[in-house]
Amino acid sequence: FHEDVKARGVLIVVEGLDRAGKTVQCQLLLDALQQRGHQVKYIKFPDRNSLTGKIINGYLQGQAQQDDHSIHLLFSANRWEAAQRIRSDLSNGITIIVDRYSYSGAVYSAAKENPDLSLEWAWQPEVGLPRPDLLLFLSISSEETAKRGGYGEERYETDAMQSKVRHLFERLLSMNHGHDVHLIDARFPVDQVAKELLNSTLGHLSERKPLETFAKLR
Ligand code: NYM
Repeated sequence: FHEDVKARGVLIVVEGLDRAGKTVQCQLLLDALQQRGHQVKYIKFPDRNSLTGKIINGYLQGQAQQDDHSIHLLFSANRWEAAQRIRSDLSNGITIIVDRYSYSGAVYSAAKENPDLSLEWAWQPEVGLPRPDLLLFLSISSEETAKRGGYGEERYETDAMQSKVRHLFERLLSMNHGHDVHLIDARFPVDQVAKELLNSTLGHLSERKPLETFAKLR
């Protein structure tokens, strides 16, 4: 007896520093997978269009002040708002490429070095969210991203902050075991990076195991 169950979609997260090239790479990956006939969607966090997204946008653009904890929880709420949709798309066979996720959520807040806001504290509200099948980390130093220029005007887009974020990403990725992390060298030309992302992804496109959720940091 065998049942022909449709494979669920795959949850792919792309992470990295500001200016690492995430958004361009997500677009190229989306195109490449669609050309191969896969059903794929792109989403990004923060989603600035939702109710929480509008508050987050005002904060990032410096129009509003927020307590560090409060804005942190809004970033997390911004993901929880989308969680049910992510689950249902995946179960309908749609693969999702996510541009920034809980990893950015934890490290940018922890990089503020507020003594009451540790990496562990920052991770906690992510516990229970869908855990990606594949995390593609665009690896580049803060010195290299600074050379790319064009840091925007937004909060966090400074050398000092980016370098802390970089170190915290390393710490977080080394702690949060149990899922597939691919480090992709993002210093190379766009096409080359795109090829690596695609190769890392192709091996994961027929996930049959159940979707897991984030656990507490150990
Ligand atoms: N950011 C992003 C956070 O501080 N917490 C989060 O949970 C997420 C998803 O927002 N500098 C920060 C990282 C970025 C900024 O992201 C906006 P983008 O990808 O530039 O729109």
